[in-house]
Amino acid sequence: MKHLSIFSIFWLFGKLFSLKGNPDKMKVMILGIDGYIGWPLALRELMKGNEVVGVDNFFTRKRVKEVNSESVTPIPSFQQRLKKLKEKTGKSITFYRGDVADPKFFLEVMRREKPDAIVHLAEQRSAPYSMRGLRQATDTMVKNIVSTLNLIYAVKDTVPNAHILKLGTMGEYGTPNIDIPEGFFDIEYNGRKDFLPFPKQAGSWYHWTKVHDSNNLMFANRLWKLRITDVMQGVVYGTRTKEIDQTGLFSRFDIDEVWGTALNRFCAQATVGLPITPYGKGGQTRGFLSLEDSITCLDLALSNPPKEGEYRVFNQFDEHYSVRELASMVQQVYAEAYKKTPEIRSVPNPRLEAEEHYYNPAHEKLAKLGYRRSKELRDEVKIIFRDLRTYRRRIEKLKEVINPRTIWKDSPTK
Ligand code: USQ
Repeated sequence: MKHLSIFSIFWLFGKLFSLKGNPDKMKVMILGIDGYIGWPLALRELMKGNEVVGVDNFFTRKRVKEVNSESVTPIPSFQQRLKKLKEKTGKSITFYRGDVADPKFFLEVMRREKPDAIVHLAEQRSAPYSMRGLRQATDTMVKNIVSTLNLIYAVKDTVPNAHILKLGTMGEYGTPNIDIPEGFFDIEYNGRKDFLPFPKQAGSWYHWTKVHDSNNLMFANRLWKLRITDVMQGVVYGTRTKEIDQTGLFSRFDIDEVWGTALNRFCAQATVGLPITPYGKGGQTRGFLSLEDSITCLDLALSNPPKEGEYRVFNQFDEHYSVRELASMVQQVYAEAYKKTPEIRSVPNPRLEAEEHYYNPAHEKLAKLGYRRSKELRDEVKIIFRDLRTYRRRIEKLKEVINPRTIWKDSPTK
């Protein structure tokens, strides 16, 4: 009996101070740990003292090669990354190589690791890639949706109380002619009222996969009361985070027409004297945030998990800009710093999207949790230029794959 009560005290103590009870010490599993966001997020969580488990199948590396491109920042193999991490910080990551869309593999990893939180970044993330043809559309659709379903079932079976932090996209909402709320809105129709998910109008097969994921996550939440944060993230830019500064362990940085995103591409174009390319009229407006701020937001979501049974949506971006505004900001910053004015040359829009539109999405929930942007966009752009000038030669080698060639309407059946 005495034994039992001592045991009970230990048990209670353990419960109170267990990893779960103390949000500063968690076991975080990062799916897609080798990616642009996965790697710096792993560094942040490790440096905070959390335990990190990573999963990746290196599909992004393979698919970037498929379009004759590579990361502008030289990134070593994942094994090398882990070795360097250990040398520089003394810390390690438990790593599993495999596909989250493979249910057996993934369930086994979850059974072994039983994480407190799982960040799902292991989806095909390029809209242009998904529009290259039926093969890529199918690949994106199947792998993305199945991976999230596998995650849902594995969490339900192994750690039903864990936090699923899922990366969705602001592109799920599209560009409606009304304000965009954070996930849900009050609606009155034919005299009756409800609080419903905001209608989605995605603009590529990739963006639609994220809509389908969100629907599946909402349903999983109703079925099994899972804790879920669905992050509608804007376009991320930048080369640096605090931990990249400390360790010198860069994340990847893509600039080609398939894998590169607007601001990163514009900075690379200016660096090697290519025209900056806003597509079409350039009034396409999106939410943007820096890599540092993206990691801060994800970390804030991890440290402030949803309540039991809660499905919540965060719109994650700092400010919204039109691509025309971004192009001229990049032009100005470059001209001030290097006394040479890059050309801005609008190119025919390869995508099907509104080129002038209303855009006013809410983004208050992360601010309520304490989020503040780390730097002005102009200052971040200066840092990107500094890094890209170091790797100028690598950008020069990619000149052939920078201009847009993936035409949405021509997506072939092959
Ligand atoms: N754009 C240009 N010129 C370029 C490249 C892009 O004008 O050289 C325009 C596009 O037409 C689009 C906007 O910039 O209107 C954003 O395009 P992007 O390639 O930067 O971003 P996108 O394809 O929307 O996808 C990226 C990420 C994706 C993430 C998404 C967030 O690849 O994983 O989900 O940003 S969001 O855009 O908010 O949906």
